[in-house]
Amino acid sequence: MEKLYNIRMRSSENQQHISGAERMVHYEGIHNCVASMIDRSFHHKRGEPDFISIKIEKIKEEVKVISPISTIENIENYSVNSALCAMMKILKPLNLQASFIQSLYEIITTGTSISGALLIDIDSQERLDAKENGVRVSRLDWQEKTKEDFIRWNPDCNSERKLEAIALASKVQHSGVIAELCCSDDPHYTTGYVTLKNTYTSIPHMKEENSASGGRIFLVDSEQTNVEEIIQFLEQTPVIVGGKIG
Ligand code: PML
Ligand code: MG
Ligand code: MG
Ligand code: MG
Repeated sequence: MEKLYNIRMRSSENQQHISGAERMVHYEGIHNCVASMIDRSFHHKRGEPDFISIKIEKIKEEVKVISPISTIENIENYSVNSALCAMMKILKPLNLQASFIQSLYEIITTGTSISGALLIDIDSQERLDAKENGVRVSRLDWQEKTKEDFIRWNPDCNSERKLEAIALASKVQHSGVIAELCCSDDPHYTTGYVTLKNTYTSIPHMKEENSASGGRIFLVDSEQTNVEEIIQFLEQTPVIVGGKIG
């Protein structure tokens, strides 16, 4: 594979997170990618940034190619009042306490949004990452051909937002994380998702309209997996979502 560059943008206002984005592109793609990140950071519904950082890093490590999430589903949910119930249905195979799922739901739908994900143990229910801004999944992108094929098979997923979420969820599922819970922090985008057993299920009306809350939680079993290795993989290992689909 030709040399790749990781491009990472984050923006904030009064030190509060506004937006972030990650891409991995060849040299020829750097210009366009940076330009679109600048546009994106200045036109975010969460506010007008007073700080934008864009970092370009040459990838020196070997790039791992992984398959995208195999199954994409949508659960029916017509109101925020039943969102928690929808989430419980999806997480049922894990046999978690209802009160635990409720607290996770509340963190990502009503809490202060941070830029990274919280890593939480499925048994002790404790947060395991010792990071102020959570775990930031970095160094990932789609292989163009795989992305096109994926869209052909999943036409509902043809938006930049969903495709970025699915690439990230694919890396997260590959890392040893058991389940991922996400709610968009965009005040006008209230859909979230849960990924479990290589299935990505969107949940409409996950939070109230106009809410700037949002976030991600990664559930891990710290007795069965090495948490440090998972964090290292998510933050550092370059991953391309590629290969044949269908
Ligand atoms: C985000 O906005 O950053 C999170 C993406 C959520 C996508 C949910 C979906 O439509 O499946
Ligand atoms: Mg974000
Ligand atoms: Mg966002
Ligand atoms: Mg255990």
